[in-house]
Amino acid sequence: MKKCDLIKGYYFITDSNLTKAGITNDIKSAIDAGVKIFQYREKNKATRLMYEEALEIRNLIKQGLFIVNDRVDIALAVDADGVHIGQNDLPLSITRRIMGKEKIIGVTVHDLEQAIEAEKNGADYIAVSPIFQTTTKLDAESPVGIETLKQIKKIISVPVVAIGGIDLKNALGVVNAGADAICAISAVVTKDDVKGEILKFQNLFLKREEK
Ligand code: TZP
Ligand code: MG
Repeated sequence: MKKCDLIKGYYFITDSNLTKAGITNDIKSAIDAGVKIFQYREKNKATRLMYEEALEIRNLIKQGLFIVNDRVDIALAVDADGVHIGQNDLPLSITRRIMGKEKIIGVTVHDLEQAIEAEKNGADYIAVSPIFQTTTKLDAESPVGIETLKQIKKIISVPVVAIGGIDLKNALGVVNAGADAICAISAVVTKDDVKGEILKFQNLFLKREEK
């Protein structure tokens, strides 16, 4: 099994601003819910704190992939499985040179052209963002929508993660558009039962398979 085969179902991302239970408890709930891909994403924290939090999470995840957002240095420091970069982070070619061949690199894209470019340059997976309007990411681009997601899925071979403004009301549409994985942050980490909410998202993939 290739590592990237784990990029399926619900994709968990930490958010210390929105979490009710704390990011470590959220990760534990996601593990209990059977999640296979986890991303540590923190903006505006001191590097030392990020290192310590990422290391703690690294040690909790025994099965599945651990990805660090933006920070190549922290990803390498804690021996994460990979890093996730956006269009304003280090270029993919440079990130690959630093991370090495074996590590996973995910790239956020906002349209088909960026998706093709990212795949051509060796992205292991792409995240299409934001699918819908979101207030969780302050600098989010305008919504991409389901049609663009479908188009991207037709052309791109690496796993496609959908993110941004996804909740239980609109998620089945995203799953049926072909997303390999979906991430919903506020719809999960603000709730009392994080595991229960994740399981509801995971179930949508079973519904697609039944179609
Ligand atoms: N990247 C693109 S949109 C987003 C990130 C991290 C935030 C998604 O959060 P929510 O609450 O699921 O809209
Ligand atoms: Mg980034």
